[in-house]
Amino acid sequence: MKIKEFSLGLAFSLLCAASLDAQVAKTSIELSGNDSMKFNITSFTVKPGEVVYVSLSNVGTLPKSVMGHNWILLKAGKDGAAYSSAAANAKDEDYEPKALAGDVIASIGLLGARQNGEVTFTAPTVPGNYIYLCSFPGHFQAGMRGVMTVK
Ligand SMILES: [Cu+2]
Repeated sequence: MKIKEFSLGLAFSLLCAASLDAQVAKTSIELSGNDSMKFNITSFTVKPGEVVYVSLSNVGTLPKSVMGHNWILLKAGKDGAAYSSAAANAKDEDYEPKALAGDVIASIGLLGARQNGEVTFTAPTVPGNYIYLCSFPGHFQAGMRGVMTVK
């Protein structure tokens, strides 16, 4: 009886481990943003439909109110400049305007100096280039942006 229970428990554990494995991201991207308004990585490539993990570290030292950073990945064909403009007027929403939430695939919220954030998402199944940006006012214009390629 004891052995049977043990076996069942073991089988259950193995099943759980297998299903967890399926959820583990295939690609991990470790982004950082600094006081010069730049991401350390401005392009990366993922496979269609794969699970992607992205982390963002704000490695700067300036206060969040003047040099916060976030990460916004836009859907295909969405305009980074347009999102950035709308975000500049959405301070109360941490520069992630709810009105444009439908344009966003994944995001990491606004981080102050020495703060970290992360997100895990499923990449689009449609090959192409997907723009990402920091939507803190002025940062997209300063070049705080990049491209995720799905292929
Ligand atoms: Cu920024």
